[in-house]
Amino acid sequence: MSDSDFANIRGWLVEQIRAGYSANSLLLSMQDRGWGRELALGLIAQAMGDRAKADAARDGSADGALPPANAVPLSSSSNDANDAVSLPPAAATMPTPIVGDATSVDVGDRKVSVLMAMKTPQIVLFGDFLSKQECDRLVETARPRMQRSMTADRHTGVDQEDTVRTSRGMFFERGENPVVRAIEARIARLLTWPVENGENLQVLHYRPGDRYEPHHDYFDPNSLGASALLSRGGQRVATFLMYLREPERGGDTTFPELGLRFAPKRGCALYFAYDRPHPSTKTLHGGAPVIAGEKWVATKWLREGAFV
Ligand code: PD2
Ligand code: ZN
Repeated sequence: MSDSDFANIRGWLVEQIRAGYSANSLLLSMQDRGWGRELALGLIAQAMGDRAKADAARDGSADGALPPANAVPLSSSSNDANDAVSLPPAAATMPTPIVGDATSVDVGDRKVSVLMAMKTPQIVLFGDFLSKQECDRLVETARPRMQRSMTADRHTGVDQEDTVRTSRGMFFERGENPVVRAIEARIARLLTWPVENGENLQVLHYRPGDRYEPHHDYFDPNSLGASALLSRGGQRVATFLMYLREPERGGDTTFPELGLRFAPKRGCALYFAYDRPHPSTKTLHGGAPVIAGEKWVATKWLREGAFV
């Protein structure tokens, strides 16, 4: 890390704090990007001090009245008021999964069961979304194309090898083959959301030890790379995660803030929605390490507009 890297991260932190992001959400973002906890906490505390000094200078208040930077509380509730005033706007419309009161829904080519549904955040677990043949077909078509997973750097938007996601992955083209086409159309009907608003279907493969650290799927609108990511159909508003093969042990999809975990089960699909790019959506989620066996999933991220 050079001095200018540190200056960049400090500048970014001050901007985030000004935008109302809490210390806790910044800590999670930095840990997502591989920063160590202690170093991240130190930089956040320092940036909070810088912000307070800048505000005090503008307001003409005395420097001596400022709390020392390292006294800034860093609990998740410390900046709730800040978070509340600076919420980014909510999406105008959202996917509407057909859930109803029924235990199963007819999506045209298949009957899908509703195994669990939660309102806030909206999380729905569907059973029998994919047949065994469809799961196998996706895995076998994806297998020769798997590569180490990459993630867009939160600050620069540049794709880089992921330190928080150790799985391997690949993307299908939209409508690339009949199975992909059928699944994409089924998702669109189930969620009442246009096929065009879906990103390319991604397949991920986890072996023992592989994991996906807790993260949010929406793009941080304040990151340097945001405008490039957002120019391709706007924000992500929901995630549709399909389990293709379950490991023998481990590999749960977890929502740490909700104390919720889903054990992968072949053919099931997990839907969750976030109407604004903000931690208040409580959609922090991760993939717990696989302990034994292999886990295969396919993810369809849904955008506000047509994905291009
Ligand atoms: O594979 C998972 O369980 C998982 C966990 C968190 C997948 C994703 N996120 C994702 O594809 O966004
Ligand atoms: Zn995710």
